[in-house]
Amino acid sequence: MNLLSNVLIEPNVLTPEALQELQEHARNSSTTDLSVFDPDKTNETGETSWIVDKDIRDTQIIEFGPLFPKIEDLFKNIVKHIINPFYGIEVSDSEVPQLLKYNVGGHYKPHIDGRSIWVAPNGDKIWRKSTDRDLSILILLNEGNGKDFSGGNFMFPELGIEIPPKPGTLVVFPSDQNYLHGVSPVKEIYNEVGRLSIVSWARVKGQKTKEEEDKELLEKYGVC
Ligand SMILES: O=C(O)CCC(=O)C(=O)O
Ligand SMILES: [Fe+2]
Repeated sequence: MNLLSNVLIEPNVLTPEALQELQEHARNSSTTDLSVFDPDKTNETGETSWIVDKDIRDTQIIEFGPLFPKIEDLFKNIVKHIINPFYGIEVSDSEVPQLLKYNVGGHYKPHIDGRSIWVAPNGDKIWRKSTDRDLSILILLNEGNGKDFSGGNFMFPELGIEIPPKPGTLVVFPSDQNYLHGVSPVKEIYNEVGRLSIVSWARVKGQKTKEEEDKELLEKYGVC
């Protein structure tokens, strides 16, 4: 299988006016630090757990506020007209999109969005669903390469791809272990707001849910 052929890159999914509006909104809004998946706690408690760890991820989230209905419409359109036809699938549902901001030093170390390693009682290592995500959806909102900011590239280190952000570019890829990805540190910003992106994750009809996969693991290993 060619892993690269499952990375969808589509430029200009947002109009210049919509980009401007999001930029303005982000500039005038307060932010909250984001957390990362915590495999130790999750294994210990059996509940999906998250922690803030700035060594792994230094990213803030901004509420969409009054822009939310427009973003919901945008995602509906993207799913119907771009994602479903590209993969020949049907997205069943997707998570509430998040507006992300990376200030100077902001970054996200290479990670996998939907799976993590689980060691079964017999020592088998299994890439198990950590959360119910089949596809990762990203929209870049402003420009790297020293224009709005420097650094802050989106990368797939194992696939050897690095994408310097361009405003309005959509990137979609499977949320599994083949698509390790991250954001390199933002070095400097020139736009008073930093690197901005929108992310969401979708489930695909016909793919096993986390609940179904966990049930199979329980049957096979007796614990999960
Ligand atoms: O902001 C980005 O470009 C990527 C963010 C990401 O990988 C994530 O939120 O899982
Ligand atoms: Fe991610």
